Amino acid sequence: MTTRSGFVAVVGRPNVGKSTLVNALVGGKVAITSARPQTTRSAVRGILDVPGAQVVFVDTPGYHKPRTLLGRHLNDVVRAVWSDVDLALFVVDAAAGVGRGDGRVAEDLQAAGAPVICVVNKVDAAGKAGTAAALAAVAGIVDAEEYVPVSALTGRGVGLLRDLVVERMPEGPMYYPPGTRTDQPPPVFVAELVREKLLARMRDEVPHSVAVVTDDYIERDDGVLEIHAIVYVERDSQKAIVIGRGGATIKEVGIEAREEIETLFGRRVHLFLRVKVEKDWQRRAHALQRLGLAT
Ligand SMILES: Nc1nc2c(ncn2[C@@H]2O[C@H](COP(=O)(O)OP(=O)(O)OP(=O)(O)O)[C@@H](O)[C@H]2O)c(=O)[nH]1
Ligand SMILES: [Mg+2]
Repeated sequence: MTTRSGFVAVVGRPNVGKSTLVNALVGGKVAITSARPQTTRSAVRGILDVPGAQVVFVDTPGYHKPRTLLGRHLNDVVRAVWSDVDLALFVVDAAAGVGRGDGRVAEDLQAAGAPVICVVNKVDAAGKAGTAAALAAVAGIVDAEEYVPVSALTGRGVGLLRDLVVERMPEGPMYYPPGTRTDQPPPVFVAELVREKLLARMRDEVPHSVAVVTDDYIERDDGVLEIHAIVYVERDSQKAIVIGRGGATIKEVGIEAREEIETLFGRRVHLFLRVKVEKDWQRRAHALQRLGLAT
């Protein structure tokens, strides 16, 4: 049987709902999401199997005007992804409206040359008028093959979008064994889940300053998964915030993360978190490398 397959970049400015959309498209959690911009820091693959076809969606960091070395590196990651795919989903946020940031993404994306489907997301929050305005605005900034209104949160329109993507895939091999959901190694995914729970509780500049690395990942003989992770922040003041009064915050984060890891991995988990300061890591090349955020 001939199969169809391909790589699909999911791109857009920060916080428009790219990661939520990738999870909805593949029908399971592969990428963390949060209300804070710049949540995604690497190209995460989410794999969709349908009869006769496999689609590899590549979630990307929000494309933005960088202020730090990390920010520049994140934009490099996005450009590397969209220059080498069969299709790009350009996602905009109908609730926030289409603006200059989206225009910059569209311009650089189209220069890269992949065909584009434009996804107008968050229609549940935008309402009819907001959705119509976003569709009109985005038609002016990007020359797409389709313009598809969806809600990644409620699932509205996602089935249609999935069909439009699958029918555009060229003939090709299965890149992953059927049933594979993501390319992320489990210790990396676990660190991301810890970061997601932290982001939900942090404000101001703290979310940007948090990085999580799995230090030890032990599949014990008794079936328990024993995980030791380190939460890095940039300053002592942030360390105090992350730990919380009497350790309350980091404890709650640990419980939430453990519960979700147990659900997703289907086994018992012991999770140990430590908090460390890695001064100004967002601005230092060596620190980015050590934290696995740059090569
Ligand atoms: N109301 C509504 N909210 C949504 C929808 N899709 C995503 N969101 C919310 O928008 C916020 C950002 O979602 P993410 O999926 O993390 O956005 P992103 O584009 O991946 O963000 P970055 O990784 O930071 O670039 C989260 O609070 C989501 O719950 C949607 O369809 N409707
Ligand atoms: Mg994201």
